[in-house]
Amino acid sequence: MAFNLPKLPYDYDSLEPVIDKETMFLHHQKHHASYIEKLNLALEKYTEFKDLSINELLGKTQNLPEDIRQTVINNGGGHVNHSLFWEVMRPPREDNNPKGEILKAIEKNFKSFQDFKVQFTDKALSLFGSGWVFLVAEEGGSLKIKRHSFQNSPLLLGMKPILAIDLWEHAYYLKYQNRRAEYVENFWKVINWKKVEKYLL
Ligand code: MN3
Repeated sequence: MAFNLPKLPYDYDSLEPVIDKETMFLHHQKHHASYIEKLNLALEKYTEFKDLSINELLGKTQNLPEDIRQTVINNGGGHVNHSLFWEVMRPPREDNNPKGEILKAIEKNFKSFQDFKVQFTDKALSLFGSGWVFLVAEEGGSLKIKRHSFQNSPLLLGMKPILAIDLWEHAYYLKYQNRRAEYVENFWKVINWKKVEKYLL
């Protein structure tokens, strides 16, 4: 089974003005598609892995042949990280705070949503180079903020990512250029907290 590019749950211009249409289009159709293409190519000659899900592949990379292991980590990670990123966004709202179970879980682990926001933002702004910041759920349900370089997925460490922000320049450069802080600040307006909650539960 080859992996396919998932459809976005909204249109390319739906996240405007937070993320512009052209960035969304290129990011999805070119960047994400290219990770999938390279992942499929690497797995082509190893038919024994063809029925594994992306979570299974990334959860057991030590079982992969050495000649494709790093390719699967990079491009499988690229695939799964972007798939989550698209899903946890939706059209912008000014007052976009979490509610219900996800809010309770955030308050339990970070004291308040405001504290969580400060910590998540700090991690995003202090990432050196390209990578991601995730909110992950560990075994037992506690939440942690994780900063990863490149396309390294939390699945590699057995953690379940439930929220992700892409901090590669391709995610924001057309609109924000070097202003990563502004992109991160605006990201809070497009988080789909209902989806984040769904991944948590
Ligand atoms: Mn990206």
